[in-house]
Amino acid sequence: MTRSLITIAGWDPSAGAGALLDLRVFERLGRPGCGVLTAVTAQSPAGVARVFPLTAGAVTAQFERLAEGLEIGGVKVGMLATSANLRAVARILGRLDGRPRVVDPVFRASSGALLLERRAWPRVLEAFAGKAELLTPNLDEAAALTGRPVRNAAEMKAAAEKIHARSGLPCLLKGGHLEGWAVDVLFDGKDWVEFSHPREPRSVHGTGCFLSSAILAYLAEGRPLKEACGLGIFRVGQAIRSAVPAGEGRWVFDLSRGSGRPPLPPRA
Ligand code: PXL
Repeated sequence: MTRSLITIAGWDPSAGAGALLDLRVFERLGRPGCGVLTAVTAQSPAGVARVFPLTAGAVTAQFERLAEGLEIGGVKVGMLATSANLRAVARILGRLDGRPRVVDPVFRASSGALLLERRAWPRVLEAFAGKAELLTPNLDEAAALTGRPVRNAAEMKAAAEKIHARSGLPCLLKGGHLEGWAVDVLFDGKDWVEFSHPREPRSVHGTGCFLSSAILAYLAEGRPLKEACGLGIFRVGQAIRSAVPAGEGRWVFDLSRGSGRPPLPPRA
């Protein structure tokens, strides 16, 4: 039986980010997926208007029921919304030792809306310590996790080291928001890898969700961390280049194209 990947994340009704995008990325990369929701959002391309968190009990119950009947091939964690959900999901990851686990520490939407309540921010590294194969913060999230600004390559390296020291987890720090070329830095506690790529001129909604889901799919194929990160970064770049405008200066992924669907027979 093919093992399913699980995303534990929020609901974006526009399907541009969150659990729904994660599931589409898993499928695109040939993996069946399931979703455990942590919150429902109300949003448009202009931004997240409201967040309705689910209770930690609801999150745990969704996972428990799935785990009873499913072979789990790996888990990706995105938006958590509350401290209670952070604790519940950390407990879940603790039970999945040996399976690939990728945590995208989602703190804010690009519009500024809080996707994890502020008082939970300082607890994220401790909560997930030793319970994942990879953390994927962006520059702002790395700054929030370490309490220091992260604006250039040197500060990125210092932040990734600090994040690893406090969590024991490999860290892929995404520099997509730096000027000029974008550099993502991977630190696994021993080695550094830099992934440089031209900065994409578009701001595409859900880029972080896409990347962490793609990396999980590649880890679940048994690929080593460095290779899975490189492939994930490549896939995001590809998807960004075929993104479509969503109004208000925002772009969204269009995964309906090039999906390998067989052509329909000609009309009679
Ligand atoms: O891109 C971060 C993100 C993650 N998850 C959900 C979101 C967003 C951004 O809006 O809505 C559900």
